[in-house]
Amino acid sequence: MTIHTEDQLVSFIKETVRSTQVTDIHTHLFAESFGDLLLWGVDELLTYHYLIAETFRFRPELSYDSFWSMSKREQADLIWQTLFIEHSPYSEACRGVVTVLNRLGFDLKTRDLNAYREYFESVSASDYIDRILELAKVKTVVMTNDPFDAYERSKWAENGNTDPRFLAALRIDPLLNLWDSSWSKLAEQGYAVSSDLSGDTMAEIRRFLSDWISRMNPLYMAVSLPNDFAYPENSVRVRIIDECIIPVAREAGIPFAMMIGVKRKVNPSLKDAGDSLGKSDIGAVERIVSKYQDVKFLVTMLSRENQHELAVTARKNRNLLIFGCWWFLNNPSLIEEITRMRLELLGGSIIPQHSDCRILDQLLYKWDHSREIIAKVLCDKYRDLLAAGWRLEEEEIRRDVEDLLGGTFWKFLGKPDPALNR
Ligand code: RAT
Ligand code: ZN
Repeated sequence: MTIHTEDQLVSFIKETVRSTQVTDIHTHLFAESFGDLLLWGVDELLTYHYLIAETFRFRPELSYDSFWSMSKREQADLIWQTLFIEHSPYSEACRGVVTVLNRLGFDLKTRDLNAYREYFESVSASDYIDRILELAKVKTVVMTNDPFDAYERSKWAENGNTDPRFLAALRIDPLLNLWDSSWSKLAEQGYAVSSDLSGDTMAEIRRFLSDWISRMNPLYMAVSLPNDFAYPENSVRVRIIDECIIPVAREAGIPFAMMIGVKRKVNPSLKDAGDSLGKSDIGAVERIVSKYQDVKFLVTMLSRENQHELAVTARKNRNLLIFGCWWFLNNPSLIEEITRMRLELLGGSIIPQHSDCRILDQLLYKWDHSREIIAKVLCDKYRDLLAAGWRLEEEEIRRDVEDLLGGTFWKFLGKPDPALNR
C-alpha cells in the first residue's frame, strides 16, 4: 500500500520496527542445554557488571573485597538500594532494569525487590526463554562460545546446542590476545603446539579451529581486540591471524568478526566491570579487509571517535559489514548519532545493533530501547524521501526494516535465515 501522509508514515514505521523479529548477532546468552551458563532473573539483572561499576561510584566506603565476598543476592540488594532507591535510575543500564521489570508486568510502585524475586522462583528456564524471546520479538540469538573455557567445553561434549533459536559464534580471544597462557590449553586438548609457534604449531591451530567449527557450526569466528591493535605487525597475534584465522575463515566460508578498541582491566578490582576503551587505528581495519577481499569481516569499534571512519571504510570494502553500537556506545544519544550517520553513508547495508546481553531478561530492554531509536531515525529518513516526492510503499519499508534487523546479516553470510523455515 502506498503511504501518502507523514502521520501514516510515522505510525507505519514505528509499528513495523516494533514488531519485526530480530536476529541478535552478538550476545553472551546460551541455550537451555548449557545449564547455568545461561543467566536470567532479577538478581542477575541487578549484578550486571555495568551496574556494579555504577554502584562503586556512589559508595566510596565500600571495599572491593567486601563487595566480592557478598552473595549474589546481597550484591543485588546493595545495588538496588544504591542505584534505585537512594538515586533515580536514569543511567541507561539502570533504566534497562526498570524497562525489564515493567515489561514483565511487575508493580513498580512498590519497589519491592523481594516480591519481584518470587516470580523467578516459580518459573522454569525453558518457559522463561520462550516468554522473553516472544516478548522481545527476537527470533534468533547468536551466542559467544569459548572453546578455551573448560566448563563450556563440557557442555558441548554433553549435549551441545539443541535449540535452533540459539546459534553459535566461535570466540577466540585467548588465541589472539593471550597466546603465552593459552598455548598450553591447546596442548591439553591434544594439539601439538609450542609457545614459540615453531614446528607444526600453525597447522595445529588451524586443526583446532576446524575441529571447533565442526562441533559448534558457528556463524562466524570472533575476537575482541585492544585499542592499539595494529595490522600488519610483527607479532604472534598477526601471525596467527594471517596463517590460521584467515585461511580457516576462507575455507569454512564464515566471517572473521573483529571487535576493536577494548582496554582490558584498567581497574582489575572491578573484575568484568574494570575494562575500558580507547581510540583505534582505522588503518589496521583498512589494511586487513583490503588485503583479504575474498574473506568476510564483521567489524564493530568501541570508541565514538572511530565510528565515522569505520563507516567510510565500509563504503570502500564490500567484504566489510559493520555492526552494532557496542558496550559503552549502547546509550540512546550515541545509538542515535551513530545509526543516523551509518544510514546516511551506507543505506541499509549495515547491522545497526546487537544486544550484547549477558542476562536473558535484558533482551527486553536492549531491543526496546534500540528499536525506539532506529524507528526515530528511519522516520526522518523516509520523511525526507516523502518530501522529495518519492513514492513510499509499505511493503518496501517492511523489507528494509527486516533487512536492518537481520536480513542484511544473513545475506552477508550467504545463508538463508533459518528462522524462516521454523
Ligand atoms: O558488553 C559487555 O558485556 C562486555 O563485557 C564484553 O562482553 C564485550 O561485549 C565483549 O564481547 O567482549
Ligand atoms: Zn560482547
